[in-house]
Amino acid sequence: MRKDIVLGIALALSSTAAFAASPTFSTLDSDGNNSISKDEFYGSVSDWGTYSDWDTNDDGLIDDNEFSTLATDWGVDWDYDPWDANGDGHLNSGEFYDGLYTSYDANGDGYWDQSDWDDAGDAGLWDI
Ligand SMILES: [Ca+2]
Ligand SMILES: [Ca+2]
Ligand SMILES: [Ca+2]
Ligand SMILES: [Ca+2]
Repeated sequence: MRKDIVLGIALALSSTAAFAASPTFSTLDSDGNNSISKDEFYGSVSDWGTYSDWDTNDDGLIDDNEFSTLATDWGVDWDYDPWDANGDGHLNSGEFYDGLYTSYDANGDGYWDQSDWDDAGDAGLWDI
């Protein structure tokens, strides 16, 4: 293989990884105030399609089966019921992102600081 082709492939791989698998605290903290608000979180995470990743049957909602399958994959022990805020048996995207955010907001103040971030997965958010 020619050298420039190899380089092109390497670049393509590394840029994909940087975007999808290695978000950093400062990427999400778009206003740079050292905390990640819900709005900052929603703005990034909804762009990544995390909700549709969990909606494995593509019906636009996350049910408790889909939730427990992914929770098992991620090795987390989360209760479905508190996430389903309106109690209709499904998670819409708002309930989903709220639940995700709240699960890692250890002191419940509505902001993620660096230590909340560090707890969210092994190496940043989705690299669990
Ligand atoms: Ca911020
Ligand atoms: Ca579904
Ligand atoms: Ca619901
Ligand atoms: Ca917090």
